[in-house]
Amino acid sequence: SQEDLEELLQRTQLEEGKHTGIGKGKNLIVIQVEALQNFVIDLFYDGQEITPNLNRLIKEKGSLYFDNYYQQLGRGNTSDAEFVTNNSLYPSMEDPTYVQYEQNTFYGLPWILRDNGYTAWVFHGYEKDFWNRDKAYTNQGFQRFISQDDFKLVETIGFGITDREFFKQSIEYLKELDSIDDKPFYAFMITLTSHTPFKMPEKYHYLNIREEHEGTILGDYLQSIHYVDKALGEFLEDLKKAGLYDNSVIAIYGDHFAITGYNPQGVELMSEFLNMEYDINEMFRVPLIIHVPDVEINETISRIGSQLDFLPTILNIMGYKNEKGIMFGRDLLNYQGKNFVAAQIYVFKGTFIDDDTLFNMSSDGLFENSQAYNRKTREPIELEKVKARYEYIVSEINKSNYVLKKDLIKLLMENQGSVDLEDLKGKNIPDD
Ligand code: GP9
Repeated sequence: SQEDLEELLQRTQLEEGKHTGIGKGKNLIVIQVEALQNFVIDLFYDGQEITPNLNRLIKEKGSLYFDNYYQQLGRGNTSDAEFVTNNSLYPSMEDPTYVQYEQNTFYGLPWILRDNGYTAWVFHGYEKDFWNRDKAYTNQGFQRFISQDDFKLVETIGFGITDREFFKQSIEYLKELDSIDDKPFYAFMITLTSHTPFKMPEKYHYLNIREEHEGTILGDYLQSIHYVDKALGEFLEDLKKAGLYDNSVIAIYGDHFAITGYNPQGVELMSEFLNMEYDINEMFRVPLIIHVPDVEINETISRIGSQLDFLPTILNIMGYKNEKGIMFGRDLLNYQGKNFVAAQIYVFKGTFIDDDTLFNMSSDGLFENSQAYNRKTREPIELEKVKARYEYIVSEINKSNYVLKKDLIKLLMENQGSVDLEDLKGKNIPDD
């Protein structure tokens, strides 16, 4: 409704508050790490630290670590994590958003930073047309895509160039980007090596894996993510050497789960390993770390959030406003209300997680057959108690779909932020 639109436009106008503008004028490097789950953070496996470099970064002055942060995928997997992170809109459940809405107008992070004097490039070492990235990136606002064609494939694992080489060779491109017209830059970097099935060449088996985990998805994943952590650690050092570290805000997060519910043996293994039921509460959780140079802060933020909340959160830190678009997410540092994660894949529409509740929508689509639990104790909760919340969450997803289907951001931008939704009725799409 028109009221919903007004509320969303209001929501998009972030309130100033905690940490507003602490990254202003700095470069922004956002690294989306393939299949990085949160359970590996601070994990010691038989005394071996799985992610020493990420753990060190979390403890560094200037770091914020979000430990209850969740994936928000639709049909486009990794590319949806990118899309949601940059746009704060829900992904489509019909087709990959980068395909279905390639031609839409967007006003997400690359555009907002460009309007504030930045240059925005995107880096990924695989074939440029995978997930339709090469076409979709234009309307996302990226000015250049450094893809497989721009790297020397001196070493490959699985899909392609190793993360170590990807980062090493990217330094030269970052220097080039940094030299453009004295402008700050936004670099969005997407890694590759820790892609399922996580098989690493023998020489990169740095960890001693117990016999019971040898050759299992868990054992292979730990080897693979440990390698990625090493590559990330080297990259952070290389950024320092290139003089970029002290002038860049760096955000690192996982795109999505590695050991998924589609793999029952993996779930069993994880439940045993973590000594708790490995359900979506853990399966969908990915870390988010944001490091801001030159500030005396260090915090772990445990309130719940998802990739939908990245854009408002980073805009607050960078000190820029979204003056033309629509964001569904919340600034995790300043929003006072109760936040939630609306899960869309693997589960049924309406499934959500919030600070207290885990709600599993029934596969037959009937609310009364669903299940709700206390997120911490796993005691069942009366369905009536979560009904209003469930309905609100479904309406949020529907509103976001409407924005995409009507290409509403285009209309808003053409009409200086005011659109009469009555005028759109019956045009091209259903009004759900
Ligand atoms: C390929 C990579 C993998 O370019 O991003 O995507 P995924 O299969 O994880 O969605």
